[in-house]
Amino acid sequence: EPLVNQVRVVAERDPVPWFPRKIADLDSFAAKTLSYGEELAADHPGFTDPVYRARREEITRIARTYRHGQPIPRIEYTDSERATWRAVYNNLTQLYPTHACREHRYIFPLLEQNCGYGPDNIPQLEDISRFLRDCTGFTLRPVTGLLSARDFLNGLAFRVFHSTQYVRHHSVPLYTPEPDLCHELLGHVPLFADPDFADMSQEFGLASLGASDEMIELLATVYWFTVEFGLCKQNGEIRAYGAGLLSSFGELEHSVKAFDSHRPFDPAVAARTKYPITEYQPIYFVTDSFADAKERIRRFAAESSRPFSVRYNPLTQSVEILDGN
Ligand code: HBI
Ligand code: FE
Repeated sequence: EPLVNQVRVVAERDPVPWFPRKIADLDSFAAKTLSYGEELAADHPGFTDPVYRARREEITRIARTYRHGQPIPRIEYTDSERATWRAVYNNLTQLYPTHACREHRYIFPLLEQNCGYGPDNIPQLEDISRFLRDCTGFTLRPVTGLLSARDFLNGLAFRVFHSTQYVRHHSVPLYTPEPDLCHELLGHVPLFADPDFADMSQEFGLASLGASDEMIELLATVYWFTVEFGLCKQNGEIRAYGAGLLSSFGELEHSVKAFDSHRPFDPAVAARTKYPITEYQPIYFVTDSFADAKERIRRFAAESSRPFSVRYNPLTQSVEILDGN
């Protein structure tokens, strides 16, 4: 099979959007974050709190200046941040034995033993990133706030998860309008230590490299219904694996018993399903296993019109382009 270094842009096709070829190329995303962590919307709980806003500025500076290969700087969290973390942690960990999927329940104690997870300590991204690298090759990068769906998904191709490092506002500990450290560490991180889930996540990433805007939209929607709000069936019971559920006390309880809202996971169906972002989901997709979900996502992505395919080389942490013609 011919290996080319350059994507051949066939004249009658749309040009291929730029995409990162090697892991250090992710450094360019830092300058293009959609919402900077310190610029809060008017309805954000911390909007009128100057102390909170100054703190966000301090923390997001780390993400703005971070470069691939550096250790992620540690943060000394304040008493207020630790109290917020404790409230979230104690609430959610009560529900995990009866509501979280097998993989989350298996990995959580390992994070307590290896990464300082616990009610009285906010774990550090650097420690988690090292742990994940040993488990599945996933690593974390600090990010100031929301990235575009394209950039965020592109990171997953390199087994990189962009994680915020700030804590939500203390006034409403069980609510956040945006990703924060509690959502990333309790919802997302545990599953990235599972090999099948890691592979499934990378599948989204590889499919997103150089994809059309339409395909990015479809992939982001499937991502929403799996990595963020996915359910799975294990030993005859419905359990949660989506990070949006595992980090939300109310919706975690609601989702597993909302039987009328459950549908079998099919990426082609999920990709075209509308979803609200500030209310409970009206539809949840249920998968049998991450290995099966990954295979379905791979087949779904293979039907796209991208004129080339990609292969990740873990030795060089770069993507190789395979010409499809
Ligand atoms: N950016 N930092 C960050 N975290 C996310 O979870 C995230 C994002 N940008 C886009 C995004 N998620 C969604 O569009 C996914 O569906 C891809
Ligand atoms: Fe998330």
